[in-house]
Amino acid sequence: MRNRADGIAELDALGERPNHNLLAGLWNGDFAALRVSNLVSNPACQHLAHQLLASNMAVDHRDVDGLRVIGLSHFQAVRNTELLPRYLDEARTSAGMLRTLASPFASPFDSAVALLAHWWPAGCQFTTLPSEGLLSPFTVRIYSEGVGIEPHQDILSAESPNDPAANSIGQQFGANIYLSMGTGGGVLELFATDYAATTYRDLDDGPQVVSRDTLPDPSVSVAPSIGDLIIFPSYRIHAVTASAGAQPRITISFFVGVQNDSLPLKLWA
Ligand SMILES: O=C(O)CCC(=O)C(=O)O
Repeated sequence: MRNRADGIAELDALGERPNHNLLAGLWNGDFAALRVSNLVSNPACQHLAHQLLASNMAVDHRDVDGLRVIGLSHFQAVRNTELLPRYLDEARTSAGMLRTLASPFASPFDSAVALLAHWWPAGCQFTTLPSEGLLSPFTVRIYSEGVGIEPHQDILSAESPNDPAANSIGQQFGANIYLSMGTGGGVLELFATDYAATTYRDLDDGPQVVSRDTLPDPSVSVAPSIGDLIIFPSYRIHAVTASAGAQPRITISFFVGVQNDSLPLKLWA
């Protein structure tokens, strides 16, 4: 692993098994983001990006103008509980759907799960919340020209504050696989945030977007490359700059939760 001066730890999926302490290092701020390059080959990304666009399955994200998604996220489902049945249905079907579209290549999401299972001694598993059921494993996001995401945090216990399993996730990481990038922009920005000081404890308390006017400049900016898996603490305020060019930015996005070292990583979106 190479720990760059700009706060990004670099790993190669084609290299050795990652050390399990890396997630602790990421949480503790030894580095701000972890990039696993070469998780997915360029031909596999191109093929899947094309299949996803051709599938016509994308729908508008309700909170982010211009963002299209395939597979709802937990955040969207709890913001609008009418969407919950559809979200829970997709939880059962989306991994198979992606495998079908990725064929004859492997599903990039399956590759990420295999990497995490190899990395974390207790392996990883999909998340079930006692109060809601099995959560969806990932969401695909399609950013067309000019679309980005405003600064925010993602915290499962704030989305489902009364659920014991949601509350047992002490560390939450955002994980994104990049299938396609525009000709510019689409940079992941991370702002300096004290996790303990976050006021985001319950989604019902109000909007979660943080105005850039109240933030310092981002402390770390990560320009993803196609085929990367990039992981960062999602408690940290983060944003995506507007994508440029006709080619859409396409990601497979999910969360990785840690309860403790002896329990499997939890995955959901
Ligand atoms: O697409 C990215 O680079 C990160 C997006 C993300 O995880 C988020 O906005 O929550």
